[in-house]
Amino acid sequence: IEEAAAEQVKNNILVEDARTGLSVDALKRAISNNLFYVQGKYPEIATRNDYFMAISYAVRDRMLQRWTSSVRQYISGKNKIVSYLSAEYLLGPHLANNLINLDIYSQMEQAVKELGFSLDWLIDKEVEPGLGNGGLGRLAACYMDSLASLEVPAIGYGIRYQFGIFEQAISDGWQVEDTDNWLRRGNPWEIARREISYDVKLGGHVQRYIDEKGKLINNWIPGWVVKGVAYDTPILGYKVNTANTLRLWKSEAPRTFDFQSFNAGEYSNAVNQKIICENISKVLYPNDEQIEGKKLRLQQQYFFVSCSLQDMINIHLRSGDKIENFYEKFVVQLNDTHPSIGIAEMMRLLLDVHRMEWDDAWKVTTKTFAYTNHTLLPEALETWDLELFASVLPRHLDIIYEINKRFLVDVTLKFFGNHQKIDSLSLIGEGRRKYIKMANLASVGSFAINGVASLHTELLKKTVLKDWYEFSPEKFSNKTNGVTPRRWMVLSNPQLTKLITSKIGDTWIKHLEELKGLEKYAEDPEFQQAWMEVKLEQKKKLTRKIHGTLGMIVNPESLFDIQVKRIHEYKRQHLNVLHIITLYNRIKRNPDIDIVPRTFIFAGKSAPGYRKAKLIIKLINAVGKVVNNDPDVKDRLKVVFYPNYNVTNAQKIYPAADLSEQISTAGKEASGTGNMKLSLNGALTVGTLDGANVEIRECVGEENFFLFGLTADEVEKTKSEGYRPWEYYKNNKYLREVIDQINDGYFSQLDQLIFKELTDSLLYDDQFMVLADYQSYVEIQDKIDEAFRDKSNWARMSILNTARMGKFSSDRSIREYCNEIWKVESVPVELIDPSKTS
Ligand code: 4GP
Repeated sequence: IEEAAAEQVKNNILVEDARTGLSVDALKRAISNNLFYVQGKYPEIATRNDYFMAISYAVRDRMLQRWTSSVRQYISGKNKIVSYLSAEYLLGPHLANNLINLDIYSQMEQAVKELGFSLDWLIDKEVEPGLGNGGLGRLAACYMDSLASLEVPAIGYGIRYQFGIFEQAISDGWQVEDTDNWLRRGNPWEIARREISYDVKLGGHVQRYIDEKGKLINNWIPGWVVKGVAYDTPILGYKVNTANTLRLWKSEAPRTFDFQSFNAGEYSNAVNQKIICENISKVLYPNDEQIEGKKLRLQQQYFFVSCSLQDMINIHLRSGDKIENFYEKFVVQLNDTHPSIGIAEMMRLLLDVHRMEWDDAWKVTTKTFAYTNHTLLPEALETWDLELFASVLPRHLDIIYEINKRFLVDVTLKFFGNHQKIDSLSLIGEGRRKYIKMANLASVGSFAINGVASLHTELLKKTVLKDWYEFSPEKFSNKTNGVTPRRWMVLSNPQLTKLITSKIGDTWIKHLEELKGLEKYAEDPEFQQAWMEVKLEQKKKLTRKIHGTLGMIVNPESLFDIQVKRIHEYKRQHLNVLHIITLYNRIKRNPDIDIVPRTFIFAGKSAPGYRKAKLIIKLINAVGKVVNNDPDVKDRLKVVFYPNYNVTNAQKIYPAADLSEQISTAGKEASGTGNMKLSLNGALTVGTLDGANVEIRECVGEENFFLFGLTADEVEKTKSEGYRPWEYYKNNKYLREVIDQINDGYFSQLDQLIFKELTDSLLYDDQFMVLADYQSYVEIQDKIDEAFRDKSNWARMSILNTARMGKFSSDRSIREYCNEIWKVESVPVELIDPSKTS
């Protein structure tokens, strides 16, 4: 208590009270007070959720001084603010993270214990906000953590989806989806700011006329208007005063109507209109790396971008500055093309609302935006049918035409007579139907363009953005992704955190490169043993989880071979399955064969409309059913499909991994971030030279990484020479056996149709080169089997993996963005004493 009190005096709060005190007693008092005064409950009738809420409010109270001080200082100060625009944030549960960043974890643990509960039990109660699909949404969350931890002024803008990513259950081996009603028990972390709201126009037409001064006026008469209301969540940095804001917009009808004046028909029309407005922020589109060219999605994108830009302009003008200097206050990062309509919206706001001239407006816009590309998959490159676009955003269509007209003049001057170049750079695509190319809009309107791993950036320059690179090479740079060690180590692997800290102190949590200090213990038998004991403990925990969830018993001493990520053909979960069947067949041929026991753990969601991905899930479960129950196997192989992969579950899986499967077709995975989290937690990687695998391998050393498969260049070469997957099938008897078994119904009670779509695509098309890489994959897996037998050497490699992951902290990525793109600096926050503010 003495220490906490001293700390508070330092922080300008003189009295320890139930709202601010950090001692165990103050926390207990805060929890009881909240239960009683806020929720109207007394201990005997309070539910687990009531306690979860009470604790969360007690924690939030303790964040508020930092939050209000940060907002005040950052908004009114001379500093520049990073504005991260993202349609997705996959945050994960807040409570444990906030306890860690506030540095009150142990006090809270004690307080809760004295109240008769376990903190873990309450932490497990939190329903995570699943406001994202996968990689790009989770990256946004890691970046928000790093921005705050590095004391960089930032606001994250997005959508407060009422329903996040669906919940996945497995029924008869198939994925079934259920709605994610994450708000049903309330959300203690957000504050609704009803006073912060903006109108967003949609549809209608543009009226043009010349005003009395002879100026052309474009008057957008909307078909309808929706209102965006701000919901704010504090994002606290690790052991600093900075708490940035995540501002998510909820859509509503602009005003409640006076129903007295309506007759019955109008009343229901009005109610319908309310529903239509609320629909915009209703649900997250569950597609990963695949566009859904639906009107509602365009409306969602425009809705949140318009609210956010209006908000930024408002903040900027309130400080008394001129609109022309907007880019000195805000730099806006586009998380993929989803928010790229912001470029046209910024122009509209500057031209039509703030009455700027075109050239001045364009200058402000192109000094404001920067664009990150997250995928090379052609099906993920967003385009909008021009007619559909015009029906939602008629004024923006005009603006895009004008941007394009001016831009194509420059293009023509540079590439005179080269029609291919002009077509490819044009913002408008001319097919059977015209369409708008959002990557082109993002590229023309941004001053910087980046990929998310070295290889990815190089491929961007050679493929999808090739002509852009030729046109403006100076815009391009690489920013390799990173992950936050706070959530992905301190929070999810406290035992390993403790062991590491016992050797090298705890400053590595903010300076991940200090993990290097572990290298000197890599050969130390005692340290190796302690290291492997922690790993075993994590595996046992996961074993219990698997038993609790699926009723399956797995052996924690077996090699935990883990592939967790979205299910996608390019990520090749089916290649993993082909290997499992290969091992199974070896056992069947020779039941006494000496193989290292393995537990294959899969988790991941498939887009609900992606048939082949769903079939892959079914195949994993079908193979599991046979392998897990065959007495010849003697439990040496177990296949687990852990349902409903999300941040909460990921936190339990990563620490338990021995082997990390990063086996995408080379050239397809932009970066990957699961690969980083797994290696950070001491897993060894089996992987292709794809995405960030390339850099991970460089860092951990090629002798500590299991490489296989074609390179990106070889993939292209093989394809251009006429790839015939059938040949691989024909020439490899083990591969043939595996495919035949799937086809003949060995894993599907003799049903020969069920997997046909999948096997046909492998045999006759195989876009993702599964058959071409099969042999090399099986061979490297045999080496892994051998390597795992040498416990001490495995421990050494595992320690070196963790020790050499320093580069992959999101702190490093964010520093690079700050220095090289955003040109922003850290601004430490001075706490304001709430009792002294007017
Ligand atoms: C993902 C990429 O597939 C993944 O490689 C990368 O690590 C992640 O973005 C973050 O940069 N892409 C998406 C998407 O999530 O929807 O395009």
